[in-house]
Amino acid sequence: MSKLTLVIGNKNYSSWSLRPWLAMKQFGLEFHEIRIPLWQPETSAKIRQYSPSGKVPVLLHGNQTVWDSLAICEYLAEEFPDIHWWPNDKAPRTLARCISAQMHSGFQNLREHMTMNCRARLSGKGMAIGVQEDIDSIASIWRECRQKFGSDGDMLFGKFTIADAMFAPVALRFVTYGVQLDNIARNYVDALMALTALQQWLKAAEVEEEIISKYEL
Ligand SMILES: N[C@@H](CCC(=O)N[C@@H](CS)C(=O)NCC(=O)O)C(=O)O
Repeated sequence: MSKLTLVIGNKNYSSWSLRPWLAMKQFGLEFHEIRIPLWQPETSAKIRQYSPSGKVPVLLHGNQTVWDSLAICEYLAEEFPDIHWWPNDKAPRTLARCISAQMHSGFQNLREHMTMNCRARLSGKGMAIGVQEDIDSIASIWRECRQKFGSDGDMLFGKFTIADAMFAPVALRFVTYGVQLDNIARNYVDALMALTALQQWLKAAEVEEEIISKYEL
């Protein structure tokens, strides 16, 4: 079996990197990690050594290069079919795929105004036009998943799936910006925060030295 290598950005700031990293850790895959700090003079050239898109994350596996967070998760789901990447049943699996794609392509206001900054505590900041609507939509998605399919655990579909990896950076944003949440959303954020792998990511983010000023409100 070829070695897996995941190329990521700063743990404090790179929300897209966190998604496949968390899924891989959570499912116990062994992988080598290459961290490229973002927004430095040499960043672009370094990322381009690995990534045709010029962005992280990128997965290297044998002679395969896989870029883009969701494509990486889907690739791994094909490579390691015995792992519970998606819910087993069709209805929850379809919903999990829809909300993962929706996260991947949507919630622009939240992503733009509440950028991921794991270390920071910026309560009350970032609430620009459209952000509360994004928060409400996300809380409603979480409620639907938890109420319809979450009885088997604390994650959106009970057990951890790719959908949780996709929303984990949102949970971190809600913590950073002190977002008010209903009980279901709050409990879900707490459950994500309790994951050992996520705590490992946060510890590593804590000791990173780079400061990206545009993400420090
Ligand atoms: N749609 C991509 C987004 C990747 C992305 O925007 N990555 C950012 C870091 S979080 C990046 O590489 N930025 C560096 C740059 O744009 O130069 C994914 O899901 O992986």
